[in-house]
Amino acid sequence: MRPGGEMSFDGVKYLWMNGEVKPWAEGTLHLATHALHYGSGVFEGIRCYETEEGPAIFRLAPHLARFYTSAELYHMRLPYAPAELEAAMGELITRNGFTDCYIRPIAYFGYGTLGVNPRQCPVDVAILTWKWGAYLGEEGLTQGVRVKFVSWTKLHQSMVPTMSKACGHYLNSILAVREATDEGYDEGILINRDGHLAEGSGENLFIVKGGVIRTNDESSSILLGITRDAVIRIAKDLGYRVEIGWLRREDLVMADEAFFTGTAAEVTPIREVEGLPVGKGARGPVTARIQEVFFEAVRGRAPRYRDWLSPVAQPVAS
Ligand code: PPE
Repeated sequence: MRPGGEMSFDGVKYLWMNGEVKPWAEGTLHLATHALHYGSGVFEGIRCYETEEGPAIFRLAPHLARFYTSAELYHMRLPYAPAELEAAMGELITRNGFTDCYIRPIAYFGYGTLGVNPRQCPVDVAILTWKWGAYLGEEGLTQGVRVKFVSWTKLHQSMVPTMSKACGHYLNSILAVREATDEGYDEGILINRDGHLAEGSGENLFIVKGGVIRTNDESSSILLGITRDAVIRIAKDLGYRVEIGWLRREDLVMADEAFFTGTAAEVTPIREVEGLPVGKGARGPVTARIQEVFFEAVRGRAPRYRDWLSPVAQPVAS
């Protein structure tokens, strides 16, 4: 087992299901739910961070926009407006008493009929929140993680709309992360059908070479990460050149530095690929600088990125 990823549902009091806040224990479904059989759902992963002005959701607007796009790509119409979901998230965070937490909205074809075609299934929407620590471990954030290229090919954009954060797509990721962790690595990197690097099982990939920062885009069959977008902006603001294009295995192996980005993974350095050190085999200076600004931004300590935070309305003290 890889270290970290500490998470627990203990003490989570409430969840939101189809328009209602309910006790956590009541978040149950019927076994004939379409999504259980066919992976027919879409979801988001969002983080809420503690700031000096209370809890604030990081980059809520793009996460909500991607949620609706993911659904649309599967012809799923969400019966709630973004503002209703935003209000529900705020209510859950407040009623659960969270400061830092992870937020997981999910929309899926529910109980109606079985059979691949979900035509007569309702679209159900739910939101969960819980405490989730560093995805690849606290030590991973500072020391970096060890990865391998897995034997499974990344689902190609001609097979599924890879830009949709769809439940079923994660079968590909599950195979990748299990293969990597079974062999003692922290994470697996999937290669796409063209032989280029795609991404980690739940993270986007960046490399640093000669002071230039490089990452791939949707043409490599990746999920277009919102953390990826934030890091591109931070890197440019720090004065780095950022190049977007295909990445090959040897680009990663020969890089000066490499790191993963993701809501759960935040910015995690990669220190070793298949036993070979990346650069000096430790977190590099560019990665450290980007991490520093990223963590200032999410905690509300970087004025230029304040508009990335949506404060959770706190109940007025009585
Ligand atoms: N690629 C994949 C395949 C992916 O799952 C994620 C997020 C990303 C890239 C980064 O996207 P973004 O979070 O918008 O920067 N993975 C989510 C789920 C992880 C999980 O284990 O569940 C996450 O980080 O929330």
